This record gives sequence, C-alpha cells and structure tokens, in this order.
Amino acid sequence: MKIFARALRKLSTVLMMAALVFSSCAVLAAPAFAADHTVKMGSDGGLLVFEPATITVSQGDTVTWENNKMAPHNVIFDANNVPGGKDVADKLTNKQLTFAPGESYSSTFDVEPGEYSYYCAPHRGAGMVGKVIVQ
Ligand SMILES: [Cu+2]
Repeated sequence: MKIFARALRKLSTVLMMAALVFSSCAVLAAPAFAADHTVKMGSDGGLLVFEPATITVSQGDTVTWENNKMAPHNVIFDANNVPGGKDVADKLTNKQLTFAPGESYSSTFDVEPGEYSYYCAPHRGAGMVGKVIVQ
C-alpha cells in the first residue's frame, strides 16, 4: 500500500511537471503583440454606419465597438457570414443594445482567418453593416 501511494505521488509530480512545461510552451506560442482596434458605432456626422466599416486584424487581436451617435446599436455576427458557423458567431456577437455615448463592447478574434461580417440589428435595413477581416 505504501509503495502504491509513493508511486502515485511520483506520478502526480511528473504530470504536474508536464503540465507546467506544456503551459509555458502555450504562452510562448501566443502572438507577441495582440493589437486593439476601435470601431465607432454611428459616425461623427450622425450617419448610421460602423466607422470604419471594414477593418483588418490579426488573429488574437481585439476589436472594441464604441457607441458614438444615433444609438441604440449592437453587433450581430450571423452564423452564415462567419467561418466556423454558429458557435463562433455567438461568441463574437453582442446582442445587448448600447444607448449611452462611450458605451462599448469588445470581442477577441481568437478565430481562424477569414471574413467576419456583422450588422447592427436596429439599423441593418439602413445599411449599418461591417466586416472584420482576420489575417
Ligand atoms: Cu445601429
């Protein structure tokens, strides 16, 4: 029984070491400089647009949508218009409407490269649509 317990302790130490080595590798593999990008919801001139409407980001970058003018706005990614389908679309989406200027919402694009189209639900008909291109 004692031998068994000792073996178990040894095994758990080995596993812990392995986990430690593995996690430090994962940190090293992460992009060195994940950038932040800001998209205004509603232009300074009061147009119902995302500004800029199209942005290009790197994998792992974060996009912050900031309420500017003509609220309310939100950010809806459609399962049909993102690589990866519904799970990815849901992860990036912010259904909650923003009302106050400066209110914001961020999403990290830890996703595969491709084009991610989105829209503002209240103003989709008015052409308030945008695109994030992930490289
Ligand atoms: Cu809107």
